Amino acid sequence: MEKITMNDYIKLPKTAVVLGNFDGIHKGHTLLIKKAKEIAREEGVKTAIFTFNPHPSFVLTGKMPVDLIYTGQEKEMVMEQEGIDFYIEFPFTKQSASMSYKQFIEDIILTKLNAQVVIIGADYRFGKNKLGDYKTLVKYSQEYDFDVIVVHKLKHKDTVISSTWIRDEIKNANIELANELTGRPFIINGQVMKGKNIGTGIGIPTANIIPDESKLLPPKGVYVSKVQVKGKDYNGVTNIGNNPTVEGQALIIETHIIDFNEDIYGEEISVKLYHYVRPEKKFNNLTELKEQIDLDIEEMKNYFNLTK
Ligand code: RBF
Ligand code: MG
Repeated sequence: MEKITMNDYIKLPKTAVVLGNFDGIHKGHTLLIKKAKEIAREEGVKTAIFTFNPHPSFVLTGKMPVDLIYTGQEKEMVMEQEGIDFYIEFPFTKQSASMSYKQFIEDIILTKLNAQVVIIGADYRFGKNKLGDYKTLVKYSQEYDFDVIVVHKLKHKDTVISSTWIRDEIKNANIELANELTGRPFIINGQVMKGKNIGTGIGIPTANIIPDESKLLPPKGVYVSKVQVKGKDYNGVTNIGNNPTVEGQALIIETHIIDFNEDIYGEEISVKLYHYVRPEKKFNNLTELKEQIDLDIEEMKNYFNLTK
């Protein structure tokens, strides 16, 4: 996958372009992506994702995001896993917001993205004052040489899948349902930093990461997890919290990886959550904390059906 920040000089080979905001990259979004890949295969064109960054609503309201399901870096990683050829980020500014839908279609979609087919959600809006939508594109497609495919919202048990719904489930620690709606485990990426090594002292070494400020997190507590290190997955138990037992301060994501003893300081890892185990507690001493963590590990092993 090639990531491109939109500039004046871009000219892609013929593409099937998906337009969207994609926070969450849920099964509804994946449907659009699948469609693009299908067309790309049939017509011998490349797949492209076009997205604004930051999300238009943050620029228009002036508020910074604090509840992103995926940070920019995570989104890119997931798009890469989805098998996209070009991932295009358009820096959304007050200036780009003032571009008319005509200009957007002609200059961006047709000229720079070289779209042969545009895949768009029924509710997607573009151009100044959000006056453009799939109907606008369909109209243009009769004059210019490209096709439009409109994809309607996908439901899960009678409810439309949305990023808002997924956010709510994550906030309520319903990780399984959130994962069901996106079709992949919820991830928290970060660089492993040096800890105080208190965990190592009690036989529970951890890989610690500080979450990105804009990242939505589930409630503090312990989760069954897997950690991707250098492309490989390992089973683990993850605590999200402030470590009240050892008078910790900053919110930190600590994962004890089982059957693992490599030094991975500085490594970029991806913590994948599967299941909420319990809230974070303040224990009287490290022995009690260690006893509880041993139980957490048991629960993780049961969850993954590991034999020992
Ligand atoms: N710290 C707490 O103060 N309370 C907890 O309930 C707690 N649970 C944890 C569960 C797991 C699986 C792990 C890996 C860590 C947990 N911690 C908890 C964090 C612990 O205090 C920390 O890893 C060590 O003190 C080393 O920094
Ligand atoms: Mg949407």
